[in-house]
Amino acid sequence: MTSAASPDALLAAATAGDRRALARIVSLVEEGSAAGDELLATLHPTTGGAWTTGLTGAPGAGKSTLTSGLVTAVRAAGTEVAVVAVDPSSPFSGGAVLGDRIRMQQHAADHGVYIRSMASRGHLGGLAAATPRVVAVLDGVGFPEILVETVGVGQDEVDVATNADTTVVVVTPGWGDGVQVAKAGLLEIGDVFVVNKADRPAVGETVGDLERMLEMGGDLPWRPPVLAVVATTGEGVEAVWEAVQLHRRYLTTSGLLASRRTARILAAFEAAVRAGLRERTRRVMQDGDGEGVAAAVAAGTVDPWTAARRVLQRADG
Ligand SMILES: Nc1nc2c(ncn2[C@@H]2O[C@H](COP(=O)(O)OP(=O)(O)O)[C@@H](O)[C@H]2O)c(=O)[nH]1
Ligand SMILES: [Mg+2]
Repeated sequence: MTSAASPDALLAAATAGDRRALARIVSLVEEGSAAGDELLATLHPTTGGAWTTGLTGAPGAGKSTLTSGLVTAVRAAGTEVAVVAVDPSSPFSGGAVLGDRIRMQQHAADHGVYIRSMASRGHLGGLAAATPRVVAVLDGVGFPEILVETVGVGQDEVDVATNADTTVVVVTPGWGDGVQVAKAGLLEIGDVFVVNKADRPAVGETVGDLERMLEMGGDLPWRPPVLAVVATTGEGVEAVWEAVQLHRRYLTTSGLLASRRTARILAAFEAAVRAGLRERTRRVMQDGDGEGVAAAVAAGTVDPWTAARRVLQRADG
């Protein structure tokens, strides 16, 4: 039924809880198709009700395991939850050790949980552009809680910050970890810090490192808590969810939520503009005569700036 359904019928079905209809909408939106854009425009007025929690950290830190534990915590209250996993090595995308897969299968059988893993390729404009679109869909169809798992390397940690109301930074014990966190720019974006794998040595040192570094940030109205967690056993996971709720209350009562969301919506807008420009340029370079112009630059018959202007003029049309 869903494959040939009209956009309105799809939206009505997805909002009523039809997961196949929802998956179809997410795919259309993820691809950056015109139909997806229309669905996003229709959904826009109903967005804003979800609380988005981003989890970021290095591959292997335990983000997926922690996410799974948070899903359990959310479900204990009967609340529906959607998970967006943008980590290509994520258990959600099938690259899991058996234990993780079994945990996720339990959630997969739960209709109150919707899990979407996003491949690192195949998005118009890349993951940075696709993630906020998918989050907007899940928000628009009525999920009150959305968890977004992102690998905290390169540009992605910035993305998770602009995509989330609350950002949870996940690290593991070990020397230098605190320094790595600072270097990666994660100190600034974390609202809650998790030192996962607390069943291993040197947990206290990493917790202490992070707390000292956060204290150097001065007397801020929100002091991010640093929590020791064993995601595999669930130890400390509820405290993480409680910290997210505290942060939520802080943002809501301080009035900072509105400005944070405005920054997020503007970041999505700018990412979409950049993605559109990149895509147009790519088209000219591949399908237009971009390669011919590049050959002329290489041959020295035209200067690179004139050549660039030519390509951009074509991308405009
Ligand atoms: N010892 C220990 N291992 C953990 C813990 N949390 C996760 N792991 C393991 O670390 C590996 C990576 O976990 P995963 O959740 O996939 O990490 P991600 O790449 O950050 O999503 C898996 O083998 C997990 O079982 C923990 O608290 N303690
Ligand atoms: Mg993962």
